[in-house]
Amino acid sequence: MKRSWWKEAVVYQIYPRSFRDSNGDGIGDLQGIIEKLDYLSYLGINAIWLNPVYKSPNDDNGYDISDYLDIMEEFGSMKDFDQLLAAVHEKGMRLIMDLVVNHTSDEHPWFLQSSKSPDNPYRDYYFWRTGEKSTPPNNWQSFFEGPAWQYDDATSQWYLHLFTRKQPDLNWDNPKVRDEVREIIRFWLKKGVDGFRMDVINLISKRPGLPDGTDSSDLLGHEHFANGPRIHEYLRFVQESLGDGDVMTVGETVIADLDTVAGYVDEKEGSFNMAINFEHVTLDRDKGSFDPIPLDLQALKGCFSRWQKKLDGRGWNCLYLSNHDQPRQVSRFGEDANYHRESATMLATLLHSMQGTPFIMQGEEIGMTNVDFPSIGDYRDIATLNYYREQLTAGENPESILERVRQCSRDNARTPMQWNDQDYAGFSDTASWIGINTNFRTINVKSEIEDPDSILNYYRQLIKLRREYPVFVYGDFTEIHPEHLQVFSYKRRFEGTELLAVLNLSGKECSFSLPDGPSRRLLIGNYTGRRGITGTLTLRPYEAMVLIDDMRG
Ligand code: TEU
Ligand code: CA
Repeated sequence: MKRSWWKEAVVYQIYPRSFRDSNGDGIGDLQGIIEKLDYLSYLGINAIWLNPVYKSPNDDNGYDISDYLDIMEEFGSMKDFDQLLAAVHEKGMRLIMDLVVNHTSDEHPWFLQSSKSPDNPYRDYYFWRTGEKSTPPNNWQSFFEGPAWQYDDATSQWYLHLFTRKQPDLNWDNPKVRDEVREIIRFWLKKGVDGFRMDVINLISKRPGLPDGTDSSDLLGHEHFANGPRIHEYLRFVQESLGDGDVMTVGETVIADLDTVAGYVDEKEGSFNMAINFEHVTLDRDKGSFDPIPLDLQALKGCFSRWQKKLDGRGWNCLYLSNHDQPRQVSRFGEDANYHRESATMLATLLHSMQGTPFIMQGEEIGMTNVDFPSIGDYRDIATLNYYREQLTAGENPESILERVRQCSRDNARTPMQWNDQDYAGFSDTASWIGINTNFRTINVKSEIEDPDSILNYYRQLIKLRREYPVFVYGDFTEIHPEHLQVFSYKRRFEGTELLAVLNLSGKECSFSLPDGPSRRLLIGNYTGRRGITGTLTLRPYEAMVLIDDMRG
């Protein structure tokens, strides 16, 4: 395996709208991020992934871009951006931008031109099709709101949108569109950004003719719009546009199985460094992202270990348990009420001890939880609001819809960062664009800095260990006791050093027999008072430990 800075990095995801508001309008901004860079140095992370900061009417919080070469007004100006980038570099950190080029906003000048008339030179930048106003051109479903087509009365045609109707899909089959994307990439690289997280990048090639979908195992039409016929050609184009600089690329790959993703991230034949995959975050969902079902720990273990083994020596994993599209991990995979600290630190240990690059969603490092909003009026996410309306129309009971929303909404991860126990949680000095989680008086950065046993200090310790012991980064992966019902355990080996991770994924005490091997000592663990570490152990709820052979370190 080749060595790379991005393999050794720990990435911190910033959702700018909710990180820190510097000018008192209730919306996070770029100057707010600059204010908090010292905190990120203290945490120890090496790279920041910024969710979109470009000009946008914010139908989908910046994932609907109306100008790729300018900054969203609420977030600041290009001058603020340049200052942020310089400050990040000065601290020895890197900055990764979100590249959203499967679709634009319907307010982007290209689309405004395109929708003027069927013979406008920009018409072919998007997918326009004729058809009766009563029947969309095909049966494709969008991710966020029913049919993937919107009828345009002015020109009597339909246009394609795989997300909301304010996010029309770009037509990558048009070489002019590809050239535009290359210009965008060059613009930001010239500024000195260090990489891109590429939004739904495996959706950019659609099957010519846009045929009806027949496979209902996922969104109708997916076999024609996900991993489409020219995807590798287009990804190679993106790769070439990136040039030879040592930039990091993370592709978000929706509706893609392990084999498909392995092809994308293959070090020799692939097109980007790592993939944001969805398998582990769909195990506790039935049909859609709002249909929770109980999580089967065996299935979760199996999933992690298949991804680890498949990519070992071939590609690289993007390790994440939450992001701005997912509920909070401690509420989802842990127990935020009974075992807040224990489960949050266990999940942190998991994240940092598998092979791959860990991605921390802002607030995860202090154990931020799902939010308990009283009513649907408190939610802001378009996907959540659309889901609620759809279910209501279908005759569902409002209270039971709201219950699923509380558990599954993307807004769980989007509430403001909890900096301290003062009013507005130190995020702002006024009411914020979305409500603050009421638990900010106890869960906040300031109190966790002061508490040596906090979740935050545990994250700092993990990040430090990862820097000190290359085996965390480059070690291979061998699972131990795959049949165990609660414990996920694995060995990592690199240049004669061996790590052993033992993670009780459950809130129940259980016993676990350590494999034979060298005598080991505890490198990090989330319970105190553990001494003898041989033979059969009794693991407490969510107990986690990483052991290292005694001869080393
Ligand atoms: O997400 C793609 C995507 O498919 C997710 O929206 C996912 O289906 C859903 O969130 C599950 O709950 C990316 C971005 O991360 C997301 O924020 C955008 O809304 C979306 O693309 C459109 O750009
Ligand atoms: Ca602001």
